[in-house]
Amino acid sequence: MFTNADGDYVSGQKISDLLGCSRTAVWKHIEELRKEGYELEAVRKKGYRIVGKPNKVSSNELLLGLQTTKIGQYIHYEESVHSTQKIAHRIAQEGAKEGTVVVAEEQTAGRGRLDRAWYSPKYTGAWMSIILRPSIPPQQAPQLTLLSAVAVVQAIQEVTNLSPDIKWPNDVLLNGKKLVGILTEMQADFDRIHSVIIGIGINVNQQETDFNEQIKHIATSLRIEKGEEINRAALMQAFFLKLETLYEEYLKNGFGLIKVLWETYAISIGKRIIARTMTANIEGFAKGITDEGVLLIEDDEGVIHRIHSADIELSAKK
Ligand code: BTX
Repeated sequence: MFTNADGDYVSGQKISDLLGCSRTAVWKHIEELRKEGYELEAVRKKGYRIVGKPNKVSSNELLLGLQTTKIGQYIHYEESVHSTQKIAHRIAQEGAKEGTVVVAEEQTAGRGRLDRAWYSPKYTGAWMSIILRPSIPPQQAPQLTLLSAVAVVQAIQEVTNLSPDIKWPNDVLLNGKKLVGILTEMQADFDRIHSVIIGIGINVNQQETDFNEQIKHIATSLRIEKGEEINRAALMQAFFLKLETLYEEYLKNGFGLIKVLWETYAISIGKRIIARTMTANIEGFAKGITDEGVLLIEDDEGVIHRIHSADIELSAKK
């Protein structure tokens, strides 16, 4: 109601009529909003109006104006958590619906791949885990990492006009620095997926001084690149919509279009790169990705390597 009123007053009577509750209950709802950080002005005979919104990505903020039908329709919001992935795994097991999103203002033990840490300071980023339940074979799940990377790039482009690049498999970079991390995990049997949990961390409003020594040379945020603060909730809503659109396309028509889109945003394809895997460093020409999202590298002997998991960097050699 307050969103529709667009800064105008909404009378207590109107709220109570529309919600079918007493004026005392309306007052309680207003107090709840105040506790969440909304500033509400109350004027006799006119009603209430919102004069200030919290800098938060609470369920209210994310649901107001959300255009999706599935992704983000259920929000599990926490002020501070160890890791949104951990909560998403738990509620997925308990039967959370597809499209449920776990969001936190801060993660105290945010996780990257291979148990690396993901630095997630309070009120500055979009730290979230999305639960999907696709009927696809488990070996195709990595495609959803690539799909999510495309969705996040498109959402960032739409909201900020900045154009990030993708570095296989899961990094989204701006000017060569890490802006987004994606961690895809799943709960599955040998032949059936129960849920895929896509963890996304977007650095939104950090300033240079907010990054610690360890990452300050490799990380960036939208605010640093754009020179202004970005509305985190609007960015997340744009992301939910892009993700939903691409996911529907994927379920209907397969990976084809997603692959083409991914390749247009990828910086490493067509270049000489080094892939550091758990067992070896492989250097060569990045030829592309397979339909399963596997990276193909042709080394100097002409041998094609299929890379399932690695950190990659551009090679200095031409
Ligand atoms: P990754 O293993 O590719 O990247 C982790 C590495 O990135 C770290 O070792 C560090 O060097 C660097 N790094 C850590 N924090 C940041 C940051 N904020 N910005 C830039 N670089 C950083 C990438 O893993 C996957 C990250 C997924 C994070 C999301 S957040 C919501 C969800 N919950 C959770 O615990 N993880 C996911």
